[in-house]
Amino acid sequence: MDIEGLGKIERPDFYLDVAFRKAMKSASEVRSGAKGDRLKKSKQIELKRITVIKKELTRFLEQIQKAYPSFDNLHIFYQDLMRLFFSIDDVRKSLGALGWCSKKISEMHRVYTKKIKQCRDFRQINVIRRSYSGRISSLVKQVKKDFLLLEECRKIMKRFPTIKMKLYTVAITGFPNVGKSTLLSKISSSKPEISAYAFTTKKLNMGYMIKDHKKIQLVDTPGTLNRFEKMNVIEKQAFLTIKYLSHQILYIFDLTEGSYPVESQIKLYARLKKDFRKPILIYLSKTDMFDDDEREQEINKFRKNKKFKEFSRAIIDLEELKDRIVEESKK
Ligand SMILES: Nc1nc2c(ncn2[C@@H]2O[C@H](COP(=O)(O)OP(=O)(O)O)[C@@H](O)[C@H]2O)c(=O)[nH]1
Ligand SMILES: [Mg+2]
Repeated sequence: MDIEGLGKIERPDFYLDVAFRKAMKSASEVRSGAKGDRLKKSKQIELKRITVIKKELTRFLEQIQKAYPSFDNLHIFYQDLMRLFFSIDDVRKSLGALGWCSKKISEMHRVYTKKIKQCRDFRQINVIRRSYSGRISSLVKQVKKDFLLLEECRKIMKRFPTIKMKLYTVAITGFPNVGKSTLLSKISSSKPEISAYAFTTKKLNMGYMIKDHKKIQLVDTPGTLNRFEKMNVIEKQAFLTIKYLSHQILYIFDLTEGSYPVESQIKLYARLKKDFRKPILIYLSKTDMFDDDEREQEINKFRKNKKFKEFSRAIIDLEELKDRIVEESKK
């Protein structure tokens, strides 16, 4: 997701500090060049000070508002993804609060500019200055919870998978431990985490494969994709990826039944096929683990299974798999 321009959002004190320090520096520059009587000099110095404070603070606030992704133009995939973690409405409100704060700061600046200009007694200038500083600080602190919320959500969004929306995308699916990540590493440039234990994939692994000048994006989607409410966060991400972003599903069967019986794997296959209605290719993993005399027999048994006619075209060879992915992508 494109939030490159959105840096860390600090606490209000940080921004106040930067703005006041900068204002102090500018004020002292004016002081050394100021002309006229004491009152006139004081006015020049303080006008500079309050203007720098206003400029700095409104700049920070506007920067955050601008760099935050605008939700209406966001792909539905990301919108749904966000809804898993936070309320988009709350973020909208917080961005609104920053806008409100920015407006108030400008208003306050106008009021105090007038006060300084109309002041007749230089001793009063300091009083005005302190009053301005106090009111500005309390304004910015009023939206403290909004700064915190926006930073919280920014950190969450940074962890979102960066999926290229324009590329033809294949979701690699199947039960945990069947060899999804292994396959991804074999047919793409990706180096995902592979482990002998189930449920190791903590995030979506992406890989890219180029064949016949076509660049194809592969996403390793962990989880058994049970009922949506029952899924963990990673599984939900996988579900949304398959639903919104994948053009094709690559389903892996592990006939060695290392972790799950073939019967259960067929049930999951049937559900994915029914729920997503996308073209599905079938790959048989770990066939190297069978003894030579067993291998042929196990593969044939699967291919002759009458439940789904496409089982007869289940793939074992990696080159054939790549060809079939590309072939399907051209349909
Ligand atoms: N012999 C053999 N082992 C495999 C193959 N594919 C995966 N494995 C092993 O099966 C385990 C689970 O693989 P992994 O790719 O992490 O499965 P995932 O949970 O579906 O991503 C690991 O120990 C892999 O080394 C294969 O084609 N042949
Ligand atoms: Mg994995």
